[in-house]
This record gives sequence, structure tokens and C-alpha cells, in this order.
Amino acid sequence: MTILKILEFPDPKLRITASPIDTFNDELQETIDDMFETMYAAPGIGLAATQVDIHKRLLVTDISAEKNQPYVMINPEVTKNEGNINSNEGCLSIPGYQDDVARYETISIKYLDRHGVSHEEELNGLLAICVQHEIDHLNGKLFIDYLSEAKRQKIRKLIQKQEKYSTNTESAG
Ligand code: GNR
Ligand code: NI
Repeated sequence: MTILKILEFPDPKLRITASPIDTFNDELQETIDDMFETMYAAPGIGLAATQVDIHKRLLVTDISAEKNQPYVMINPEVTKNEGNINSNEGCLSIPGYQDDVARYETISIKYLDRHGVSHEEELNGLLAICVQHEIDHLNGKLFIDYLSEAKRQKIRKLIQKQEKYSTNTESAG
């Protein structure tokens, strides 16, 4: 297994719309395992393929503390939504920044699992929020797109500063 490199805002590759998956081969199984390893190592509760520069409609999530509730969702589609909730979100592609965004409280989701078997489930709570955040990634959208341009500008500067800092510490050993 391999820990994959996570793209960071404002990388334009995060804006690519992912394509549907129609082949459930060994390469896909390896990608899924690598994505779980990358997500758990980060650590994060979700990861979209887009974030690791794979532009296919695939996401993984696990909101449990014990890492024992893994979900793989391929070609996910929200078929129903209900209610609204404020969600304080972070993103592995926007390190060091959190903010509130509006999400649906409950969603019905139709998706294929890693073997290509179709499922339809109603989700709520953090899992529903996380899946909405990941589907946005597959559509080239980030949670900061719901915020003001002024806030996004601040986040660009924050990330630039973080990059400078990590470059300096690397060269200093
Ligand atoms: O680890 C993550 N935590 C999180 C918290 C609130 C709402 C969404 C998320 S997803 C995020 C991991 C990530 O960036 N997935 O794309
Ligand atoms: Ni994210």
C-alpha cells in the first residue's frame, strides 16, 4: 500500500470534474486501499479521488474513532435531501483552515461499492455531511467556494505562508 500525495488549494487539478467508473479491476482495488491508507494517515474522515489526482468518481470515508466503519462509494448520486444544518468543516486540501458551511441534514445516496454492487441508503449526521463534502470534490468544488471571495483570498495567503514555512524548515533540516 502507498500513501498518496494530497493536492492542495489553489491547485487547478482540484477543479477537474471526475468521470464515472465502469471497470472494477485490481487497479481499482489498489487505488481504494491506497486512499484508505492515505485518509487514515492524514488523519481525515473522508477522501475523494480528485484530492489524490485521480479524476474518477470514487470516495472513501470512515467517521469512526476506531477506523472500523469504512465506506467506499463509486459513482455516488444524491437522490433525496431533507433539512439544513450548519457544518464546521476542514479539508485535507486546505490545511489549517476551518469554517461553517450549510449542508443538507439528511440525504439519500445511491452508489456502487468496490465490487460494483449497487446500494441506496439514507444518511444523516457527520456521515451525511462528509459525503456531501466528498461529492463536491468529485465535481471540482471546495467548501471554501461557499464563502466570500475575501475569505478565499485570506486562505490563499495563509496557505502560501504555510508553504514558505515548510520549505524553510525542510532546508534547515
Ligand atoms: O477530515 C475531514 N474532516 C471533515 C470535517 C467536517 C466536514 C468534512 C470533513 S472532510 C475532511 C477530509 C477531506 O478533506 N475530505 O475531502
Ligand atoms: Ni476535502
